[in-house]
Amino acid sequence: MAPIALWAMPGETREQRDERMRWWREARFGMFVHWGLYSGLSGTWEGKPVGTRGGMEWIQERVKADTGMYAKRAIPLFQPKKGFAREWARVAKQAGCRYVVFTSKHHEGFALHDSKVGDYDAGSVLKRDLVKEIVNAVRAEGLRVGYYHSVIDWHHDQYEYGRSKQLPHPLKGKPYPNGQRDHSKYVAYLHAQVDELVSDYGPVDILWWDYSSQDFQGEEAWRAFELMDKVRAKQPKIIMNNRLFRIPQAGFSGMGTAAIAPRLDPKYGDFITPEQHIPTTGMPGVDWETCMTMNTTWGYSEHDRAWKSNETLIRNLIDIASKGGNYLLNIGPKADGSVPAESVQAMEAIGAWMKGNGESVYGTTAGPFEKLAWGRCTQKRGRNGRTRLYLHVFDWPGDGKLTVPVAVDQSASAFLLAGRKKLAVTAGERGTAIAVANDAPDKIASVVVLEMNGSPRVV
Ligand code: JFZ
Repeated sequence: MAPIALWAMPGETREQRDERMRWWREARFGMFVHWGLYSGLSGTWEGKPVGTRGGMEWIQERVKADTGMYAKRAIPLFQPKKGFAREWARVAKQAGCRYVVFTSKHHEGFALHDSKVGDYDAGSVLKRDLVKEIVNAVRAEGLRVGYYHSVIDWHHDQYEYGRSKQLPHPLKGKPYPNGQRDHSKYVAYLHAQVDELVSDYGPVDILWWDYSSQDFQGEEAWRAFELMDKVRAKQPKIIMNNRLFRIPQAGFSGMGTAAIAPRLDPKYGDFITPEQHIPTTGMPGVDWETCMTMNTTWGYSEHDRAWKSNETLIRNLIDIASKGGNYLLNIGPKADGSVPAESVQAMEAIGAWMKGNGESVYGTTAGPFEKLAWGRCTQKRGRNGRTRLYLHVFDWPGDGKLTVPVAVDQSASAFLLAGRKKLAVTAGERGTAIAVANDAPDKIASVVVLEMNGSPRVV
């Protein structure tokens, strides 16, 4: 289906929207953080592993625990150490992330800020405002900051989980333990907490809503448009995702994490959110961000050892950028806030690659090729009217010749991005050949830059 993009919400011109989105489109790479009471349970319940795969931030739902039992077990284990947030911010900065999105509240309903409208939050329980600590630490590293905020709530006693067959809840199918519920009271609480989060912590760059279903979404479920308007009234430049809704116009083709549609009417949000997968092609005119875990769980689990290789993580970043998307890569800190060693080493490896090659990701747009046998391509248009193709070579040619299916004239030039070593360019009928050394400079992805006048002409 051809992507359909309307350009702006009512009251915002396309130019104004492009300006608001500019930093996000240029950023390309952010760090996701899932951290809450579930982090202390670490995938273990009553001394036994709940599983070795899948989201352990859902552990309350996986063990069907009511909120009282869950809180009793989880709260004593959740003990954030001093300075945890500075560690997160450093990990993100060193990896080359330009923004950090962290869970202000996940489905369990425990809020990380010091809320005045509830008592199931870090302020009430721990006498700490963890949101303030995180926001300040992230900003101190010069990064943009955003909240992942769950509209699903497994704690609040007015949340009418019976209204949806598709949304998860630990008590799904059971009567409300406290008798009749009034969902409008939950929605008022949701709005009030979000208002606290966008009023009391300075500039907020992103609001990453999560999530709605086809049978319970938008106005009916969350008073969504009013919620978005209230957020924008306090944070006019904020960027929001599409997950208050679950309709085709908002970029969804159904339920499931991969059920996206390449379209977005900006009244439903600013970007669409493929989860745990990379779309096969780009989506011209639609802003999108793939969010992914490093193993298979968003929240920390001591049992999940299925860590993706550094090669996979770096090539995912490149693949996503080559299609014009952003990569939101997740870490799941432990109960004390410390970052698992496997995640630290992976982020350091990404940072080392980005140090020498970040120019081929930041501020680029999707490459002009449907597919390249040896790798991926991003591009950047210079002010001088010349275009730079960043050729990310995964499979280095054995014959010393990198063939690119693009026609160039004699003004074309090429160089190795890391070290800027010039490379000879030969134009041919099947495209352009670039003379390269026999050995790949980087075994994960070596970047060759091909620069030319005007726009690339694919052959
Ligand atoms: C959601 C959360 O449930 C998950 O814990 C994590 O925070 C992720 C980033 O977002 O994941 C989803 C979203 C949608 C569906 C299932 C899980 N769905 O449509 O079935």
